[in-house]
Amino acid sequence: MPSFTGPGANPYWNSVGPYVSEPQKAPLLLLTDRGVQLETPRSYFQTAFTPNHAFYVRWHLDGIPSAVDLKEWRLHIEGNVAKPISFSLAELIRKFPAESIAAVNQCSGNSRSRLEPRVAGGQWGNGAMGNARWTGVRLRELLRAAAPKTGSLQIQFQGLDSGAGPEGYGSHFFLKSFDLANPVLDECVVAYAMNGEPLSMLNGFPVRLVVPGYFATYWMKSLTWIRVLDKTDDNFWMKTAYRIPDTPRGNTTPDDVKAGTVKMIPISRMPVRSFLISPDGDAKIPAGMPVQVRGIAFSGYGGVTKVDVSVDGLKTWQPARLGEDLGRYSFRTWEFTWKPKAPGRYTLAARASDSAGNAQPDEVVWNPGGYLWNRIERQDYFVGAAE
Ligand SMILES: Nc1nc2c(c(=O)[nH]1)N[C@H]1C(S)=C(S)[C@@H](COP(=O)(O)O)O[C@H]1N2
Ligand SMILES: [Mo]
Repeated sequence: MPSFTGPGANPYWNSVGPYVSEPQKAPLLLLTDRGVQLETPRSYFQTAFTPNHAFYVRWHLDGIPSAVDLKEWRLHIEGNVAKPISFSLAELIRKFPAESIAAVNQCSGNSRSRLEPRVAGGQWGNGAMGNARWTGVRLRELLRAAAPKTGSLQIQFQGLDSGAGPEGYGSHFFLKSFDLANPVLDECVVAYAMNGEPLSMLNGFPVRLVVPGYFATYWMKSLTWIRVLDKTDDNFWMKTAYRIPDTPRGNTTPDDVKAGTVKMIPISRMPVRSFLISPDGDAKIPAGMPVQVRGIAFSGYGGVTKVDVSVDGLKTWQPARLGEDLGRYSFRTWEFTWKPKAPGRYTLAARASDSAGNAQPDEVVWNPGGYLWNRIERQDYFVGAAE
């Protein structure tokens, strides 16, 4: 159980599950064990970069790699290309310039447990996200080396994992694809380092795809096959899973879904979010004491331009101080000095805006996948008399 996190503590910041230690990992919150899903506890978000050993974990299939022999392993670029080619890890490091980018990896279903009515899928709290500095090779360079032929439409990614997907869908490999014309491909990096260290097995050793600004479903782990396609990928993980309503905020209702009137499109960029990380509300705050309220914010649509904090239950807002700008796809830390004058119960909230002009709304969102939650978060505190 996570510790008590404030008056009412409803909902919990994190999911409610036992702590488990998997290889190369600190104790994390267990959602499911096959495929393994581990959530990062709130306290690890006090820094802009999430420590590798605390970075959340999500796999779909139960056959996940537990070791990779680098003498054998190669990254293959194949399919509708003039020059099928493959690289060892050493070649990826040696033959291409190293590219680094700070980028948030967030599961599409982060905060899914907030949805009402409840939807199927891992009941994540807020900890299915993390920020790292990723270092590797630009995807475009690898593609160029293989020389895609004319008539190429999409690019497909496959990792080393396999296993029975949902029955009847032939989905025994986790496969994700992009249109070759998607400009996000220019920003993609095939990363062999995460915060300056090799990736853990659970986070995709030896290399993973980094898709800055996009939800993590596209960030293929233990990436081993890059395939150029001359037709549209209609495998389960593209055609059926990870789809959102083509509506403002991806919002819809169970009735509209039942009626079959909702047009669904593939999920893509992450809406702007912010989180109040500390203090977590466990303790009573003495009245009159200045308290540093700290948090993080990010957006997949451009950098965070502003975080406002409310100390009166969302009635009035004051600007927070933003921390260092580590790049438009990174967590941006923020700070706010709060000096509660009188004892009582307070609701604080943070609201971020991004450079594309989006601000977090206070409305809930609902869709059948349980995606795109970005409502303004609240944190309650008790302030006690200090004399
Ligand atoms: N090979 C592979 N890559 C994958 C997945 C997977 O099941 N297999 N899941 C994706 C999804 S949905 C998420 S949320 C992220 C999780 O990344 P992490 O485990 O490094 O936090 O990996 C993505 N990449
Ligand atoms: Mo995910």
